[in-house]
Amino acid sequence: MYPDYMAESLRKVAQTRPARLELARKPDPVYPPMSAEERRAVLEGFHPDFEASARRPVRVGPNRDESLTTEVSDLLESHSWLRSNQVNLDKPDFETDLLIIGGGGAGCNAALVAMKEHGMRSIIATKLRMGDANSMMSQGGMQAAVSRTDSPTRHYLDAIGGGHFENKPELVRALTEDGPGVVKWLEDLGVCWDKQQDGALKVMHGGGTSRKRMLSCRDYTGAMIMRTLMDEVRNHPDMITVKDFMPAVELIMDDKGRCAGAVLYSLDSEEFFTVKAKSTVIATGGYGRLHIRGYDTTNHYGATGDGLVMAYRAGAKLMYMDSVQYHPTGVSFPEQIAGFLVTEAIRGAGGQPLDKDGELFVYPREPRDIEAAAIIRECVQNGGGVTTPSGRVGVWLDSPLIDMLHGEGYTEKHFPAMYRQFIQYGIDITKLPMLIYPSLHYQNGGIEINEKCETDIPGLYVAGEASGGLHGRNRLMGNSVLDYNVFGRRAGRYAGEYARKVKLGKLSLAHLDAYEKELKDAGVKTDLVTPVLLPSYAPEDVKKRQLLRGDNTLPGSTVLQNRLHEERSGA
Ligand code: MEZ
Repeated sequence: MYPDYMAESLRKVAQTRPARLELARKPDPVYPPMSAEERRAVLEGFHPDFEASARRPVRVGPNRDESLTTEVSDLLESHSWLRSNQVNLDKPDFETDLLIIGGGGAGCNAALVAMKEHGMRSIIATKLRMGDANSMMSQGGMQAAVSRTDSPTRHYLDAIGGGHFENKPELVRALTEDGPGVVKWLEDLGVCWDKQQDGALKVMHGGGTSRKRMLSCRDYTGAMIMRTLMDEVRNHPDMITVKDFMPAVELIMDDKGRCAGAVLYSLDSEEFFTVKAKSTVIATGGYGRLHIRGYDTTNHYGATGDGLVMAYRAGAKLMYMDSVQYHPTGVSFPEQIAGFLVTEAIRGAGGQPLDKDGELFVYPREPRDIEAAAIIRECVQNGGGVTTPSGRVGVWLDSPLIDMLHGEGYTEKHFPAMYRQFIQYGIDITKLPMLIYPSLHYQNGGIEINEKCETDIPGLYVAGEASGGLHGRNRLMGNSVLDYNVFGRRAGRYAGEYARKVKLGKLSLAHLDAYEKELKDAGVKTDLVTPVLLPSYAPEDVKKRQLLRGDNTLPGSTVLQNRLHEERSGA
């Protein structure tokens, strides 16, 4: 339940509702969409990316001297868990055709396509368990141009416009043209898309879409897709091996500069394992758990940007790592679920963002960065937010309108996840609005790829959120679900093709020594060891008592702890 002191604000929301319902029933927008100048002003004034300390130049690596998100620069200016001589590369522990790092949607798709199209075997190495990933958590849907009034060209134009015309065109083309085929691929595997009475696919609007294009499985879209992909992976144990709780910590190269696998770290046994692979696919997802600028996040526990740092140390270039996506509607209250996603589909279905007096202050379906910045402005500059007991702030998202617009029972039927998420804290979203605030949601940039998912490093492929270029500096809703399917499949196709031909040379981790030298030469002084692997939520007093490096402790990393102990004691 909401605390008593919010009652007056809730009363005002209820009071303005009938007039807003009338507005919503008319064909015109309920609030004037912003002009290009207004959009620029709100972004520059209030989007967290534009805060003075949001970016700083990175001092090492392929993007040296480029201004990146500050936390990303910190992440890249860090030490490896490994030294080059710490593992025996002459006798790899495992050998495979494809090593796929990450067990979310992109990784599963890659393994399946490499097997189906090229007969290639894969190892999927995952930090937690297969499916413990952002892919599983996506709610509102997947964009694909499947309706009669739509086309991949329209989808292309919307995606490019949403990305401020900075997207890599060849990637957007691949995304939008492969889209309808992906819908069929997933349906053939068993995904039950929401359908209309006549059996046609149901499509909805999302922010920045000129046509209804959002396919869904209620608000469990990611869970439905992942369940299906995981079942299919498990159907082929002879071809696809899944290694749970085995995150990759570094890529392995060969003496010709090609990627040749990775070193894994077992969270169970605390040992390193080497995998020699003809091609390697990074499908590690994003970095929400870095809590950039202190924001809450919608992201999965394992989303710590691991693929970025491994690829970067090996020499792969990053793109648009100065741009972060804050989902406009993360939960602000109840605080037990602060930052959790409130799907954009709620606004697509008629939910309206309101200030503390129950007044609309922004068009509900602006592109994400604009909508998020407008909500921040409302709270920070206009004082229109409601403060929570712990000092968070939020604006209302008026969900009761949805049943009023579409009929009683619509919310429970179409948004069962959202209904459950709130009812367990005594908030019935069919009767009361939700209190929301932007939440760190997506890594807009990533490792630069081409339409074959190739990077600058032969044999290294990247798919899904870990990659950069596709979404420019702002992704539209539902394009990431399509992204991990389209580019996961493409990674499997092209990494599989490459694996058939390549003959690897001598394995090496020399790039780690070179990177360490670069850090030293650039005068970088840091205690940070990456990949982060698991975020630490230990309170400050506990951190001080932790054996190793304060807030950046690899759980149970005996090998590393011994090494650092030796270094510190001068042994
Ligand atoms: O693409 C997304 O991020 C998505 C579908 C999120 C949502 O609002 O549901």
